[in-house]
Amino acid sequence: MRLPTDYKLTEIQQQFIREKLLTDEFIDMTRETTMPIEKLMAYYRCVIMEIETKFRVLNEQLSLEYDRNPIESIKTRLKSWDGIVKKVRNKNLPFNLKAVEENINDIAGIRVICSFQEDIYKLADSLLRQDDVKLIRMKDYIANPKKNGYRSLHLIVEVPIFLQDETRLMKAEVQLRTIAMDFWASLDHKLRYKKNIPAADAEVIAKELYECSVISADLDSRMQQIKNEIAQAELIE
Ligand code: 0O2
Repeated sequence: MRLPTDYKLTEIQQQFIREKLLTDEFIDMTRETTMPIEKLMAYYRCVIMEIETKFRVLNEQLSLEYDRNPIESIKTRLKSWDGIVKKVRNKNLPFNLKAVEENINDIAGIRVICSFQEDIYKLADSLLRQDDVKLIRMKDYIANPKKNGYRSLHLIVEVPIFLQDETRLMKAEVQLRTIAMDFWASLDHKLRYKKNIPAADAEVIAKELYECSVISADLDSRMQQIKNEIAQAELIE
């Protein structure tokens, strides 16, 4: 049940809450319940830092080798608690932290934006060859785009984080895309959250978006081709 935004508690209700609910025992219990969640979220923030650093190091090294940066930008995000709870509900999981950690793979998210499609595979390969990175699952939506036109390379990886007195393996979702794929996905994402678009209009927009995804894929492969031709010409010079 959602309360209206202008809902106000009566003075008697406020007094009841203060005296009967907001007891020291209740405050202790709240802390005991939220502490493990905060701890787990801190571990996910750590794995984001670990993976982001791995990509920054690779970018630095590859930029020396090829005289350009393969990574345009890196975006990171920690899934909100609301988002986690909704996923628990949708996947019909038991509501406990163990189940959350075992079954929800995208609490830590790292998105790597590249200029060229080749860079995506080069970076993914370099990441996965590192001793401490374990691949859990790969979804190649570039080789096999989704029906709506979505393209990206998704990796679910497990990486250790080194804490004061333990090493913990944490999962994260890495999404690698070109600038064109990211542009398309951002617009698609915005539209997906607009609930009040009439069905007929939504259908037209989805068709338009799909056509744009084809154009964007073509743009990616032509840009890649031009880049390769320039590299080839430089070799001959
Ligand atoms: P947000 O807000 O980006 O986090 P699973 O995670 O395994 O339960 P699934 O569907 O197997 O779910 O994962 P998949 O296919 O690897 O995709 C998960 C994420 O990829 C999504 O996260 C999006 O970020 C992105 N994604 C997948 N399909 C699309 C798409 O059609 N359009 C756009 N714009 N993004 C997509 P969330 O949690 O949905 O959203």
